[in-house]
Amino acid sequence: SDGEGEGPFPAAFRVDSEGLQRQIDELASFSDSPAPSVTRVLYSDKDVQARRYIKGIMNQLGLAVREDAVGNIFGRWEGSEAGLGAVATGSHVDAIPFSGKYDGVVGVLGALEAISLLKRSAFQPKRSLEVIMFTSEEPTRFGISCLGSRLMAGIEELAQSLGKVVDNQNVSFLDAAESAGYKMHPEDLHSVFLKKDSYSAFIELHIEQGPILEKEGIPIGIVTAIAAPASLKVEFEGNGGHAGAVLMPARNDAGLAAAELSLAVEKHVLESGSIDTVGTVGILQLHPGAINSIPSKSHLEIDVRDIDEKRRNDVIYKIHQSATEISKNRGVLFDFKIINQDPPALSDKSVVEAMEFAAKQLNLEYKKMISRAYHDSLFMARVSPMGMIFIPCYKGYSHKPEEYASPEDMANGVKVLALTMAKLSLE
Ligand code: HGY
Ligand code: MN
Ligand code: MN
Ligand code: MN
Repeated sequence: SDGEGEGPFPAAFRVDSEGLQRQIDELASFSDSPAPSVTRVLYSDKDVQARRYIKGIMNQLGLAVREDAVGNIFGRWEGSEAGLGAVATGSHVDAIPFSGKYDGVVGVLGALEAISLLKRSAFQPKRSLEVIMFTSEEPTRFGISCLGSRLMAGIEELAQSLGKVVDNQNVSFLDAAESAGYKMHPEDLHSVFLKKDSYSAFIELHIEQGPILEKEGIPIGIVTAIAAPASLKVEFEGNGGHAGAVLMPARNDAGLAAAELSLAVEKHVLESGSIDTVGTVGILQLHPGAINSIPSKSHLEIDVRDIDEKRRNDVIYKIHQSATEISKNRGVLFDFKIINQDPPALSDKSVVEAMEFAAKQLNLEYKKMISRAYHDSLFMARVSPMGMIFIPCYKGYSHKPEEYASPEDMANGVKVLALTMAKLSLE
């Protein structure tokens, strides 16, 4: 438990920290990699187990549970004025390979604990409260980030393309979804689009995935904006050949082209003149991947972000120019695809004020900050006033097994979320 109830709150206003930690640990056991790492990829068996687990908790809380065509899961606590736009919260439980057990999970299990806390406090919602588990926030399987929330936000080109994408085992999105119990036709994808004014507010609780709150000893972050993410896929192709027999002047090595472009990414990002520009070559594959065979193909996936959209787009333009130059100088073919190039999102003023109010009520110091990681909130901001609550995480670690958030920090986040939702529900 997190000690007695604070200030004007009855002792009942206490987070069940042991229960929450137990749920986090149980959920982490549904993983395709050994503890303490977590790997849980969209529509895998482990993902299906996790879905069943979350729906079980929603049912235990007496929420009305529904799923949409692609497996976004909704747990709703009907309010007295159920016709009004609901107050929603939520996050994701899919986990990139060999990552941690708090990214996204705190915003789903913590949100369910916030609902439970409000019920235990005899709160009566006017606007319904809804917890959403987005079907897949990570780009791992199909290279599409925030797949569920992107569709809910009504992104037409995704609805058009999703019926055709395959993963790197050549399994189609539709077949993968069907294997997880979500049988659909491509035209069903439009049914995922949220109806207008479904929500009067959307708030996501998430670990900071950065070191600031922990370093400054501040328990709560109030997010004012989410940085603009983009992802690129680049392929180079040369003749390859025998590592012994082909002399250097006769080569057009696709591996070296990839290496040169990777360094060009770093150069263009650093040239932007802002610390807020970041670029990462997170995937770099060589074919055929034999020590004595000159790479005939290379495949790079590049992640470029900035809080300033134009600055980010300038970097993408320069990376494309470098790829063209490298292709010419090295005599390799290249293919350059922009997978997504999203604008930043701003938090809504009224939601920020509600989060500030909640933190003040709880005597919790807070810091306004931007989110350099993207979240489902980036897309929910297109269909609802949005806000995010951050809690500290150990050394800012995330997307690795050492990721950790303390029970006390999680309890603070849950209480701020609960009060924020309660306030917005009564408005
Ligand atoms: O990559 C991100 O920003 C998010 O954590 N998936
Ligand atoms: Mn993540
Ligand atoms: Mn996340
Ligand atoms: Mn040989």
